[in-house]
Formats: sequence, C-alpha cells, structure tokens
Amino acid sequence: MSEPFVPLSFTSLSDREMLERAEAFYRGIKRRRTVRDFSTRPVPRSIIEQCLLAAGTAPNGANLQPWHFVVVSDPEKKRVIRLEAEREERAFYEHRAPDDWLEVLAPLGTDADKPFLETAPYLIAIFAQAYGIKSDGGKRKHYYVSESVGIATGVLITALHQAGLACLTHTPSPMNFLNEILGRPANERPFLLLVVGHPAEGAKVPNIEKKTLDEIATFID
Ligand code: IYR
Repeated sequence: MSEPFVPLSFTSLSDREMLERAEAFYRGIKRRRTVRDFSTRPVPRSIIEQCLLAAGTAPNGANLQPWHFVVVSDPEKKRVIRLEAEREERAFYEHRAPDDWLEVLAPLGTDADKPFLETAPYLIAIFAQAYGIKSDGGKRKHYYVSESVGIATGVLITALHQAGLACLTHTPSPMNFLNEILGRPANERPFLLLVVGHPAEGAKVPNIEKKTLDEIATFID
C-alpha cells in the first residue's frame, strides 16, 4: 500500500522572481487569440499528447478526474462532425438564436459555416463524465463536474498556446451528436469541441479588447 500523504514538491521563489514570472506569463498568454482560419499544416501527435497530460493535472472534484478527451484527426470523422455541427449551427443562426445573442456575436463575424472542422489537423472533443462507472458496473457519483472539466479545458488551451498552437473553442449546440459519432457512453456529455492547429497564412481575428484589471477585479484590503 502506498503512503497516503507524501511531501509536497514545491519551489519557493523570491517576490521579484515571482513578479517577473507572472509578467512573463501574462505577456505570453495575452497573445492567445481564438482562431477561426486554420492551415492544413500537420501537427505531431506527441505535442497534443503532452498538452492532454497537462490538462489531466487540473484540480478537480475528489480527484475523480471526470473528463475524457477524444482526439480526432481522421478526415472522414472530421467531415461527419462538420456536417452535423453545421446542421445545428444553421438552425441556431437562422431561427434558434435570439436577436440579442446574434447582436453580440456580430463583431466576431461567426456564421453557420465551419470549414475549420475539416481543415484543422485535430478536433479534440472534451467530454464531461456526469458520473463514473465502478468495476462492478455501478454508478459512482462525480462532484463539481462542470468546474473540473472547465478548469482542465483552460489548462489544455493554455498548454496548446504555450506549445505554439492555435485553437478555437467551438460549441455547436446541442452537440449530443458527438456521443454517437465518437462512440462515447451515456455517462459522458460533450462539453466543448476544441479545434487545434496552426493558423492559416494571413489569418485575421476580431479587433476586440479585454476588460481592464479594475473592471475584472476588486481588492478588499
Ligand atoms: N456556437 C455558435 C455560436 C457562437 C456562440 C458564442 I457565445 C460565441 O462566442 C461564438 C459563436 C458558433 O460556433 O458559431
């Protein structure tokens, strides 16, 4: 039986070093942009594997790690996903989306056409496990599933950016079609479809701003 507790492996840094690292990280992460135009340039699978390992370190409810990542590079599967996603998106843009939603989407220039679902080398379908399956086939309750999978997804996006890749958080809604296409069980619900690759030559992104620190944070001293 392994020890229930082991010493924490932690490196304490000086205040100056911490600030330098925090600034350097912000300089890097603020260059991340959601990309919608992808190149067909291939990406070695080993890079995706490392980023997924990073995602799998995310803090989560009771360490039950309620996520599953399906990495799709097969062109035929990507084509089927595109067809299904575009069907849902057409319904969204043509009649499901309320006007106020379409209004805030307008500056982003999105529409129902999703060619990137075939162009980009990888689609990572992220599934949230509403409950687990025990070895005897019974259900195991999972805790803080959305929070856990959301955090893991954030780590994955950050890892991909750090590795030099671009991604798009795509949320066709509803996206239950992913369970069937990808053969995932009933305890898993699709959380997000991450489109991953290199940006297309000359790709453009919306000219939008992030909120200031004052707008996003309050300090109570
Ligand atoms: N899922 C649609 C619409 C969409 C919704 C939001 I909120 C966005 O930030 C972007 C798009 C689509 O992918 O086009």
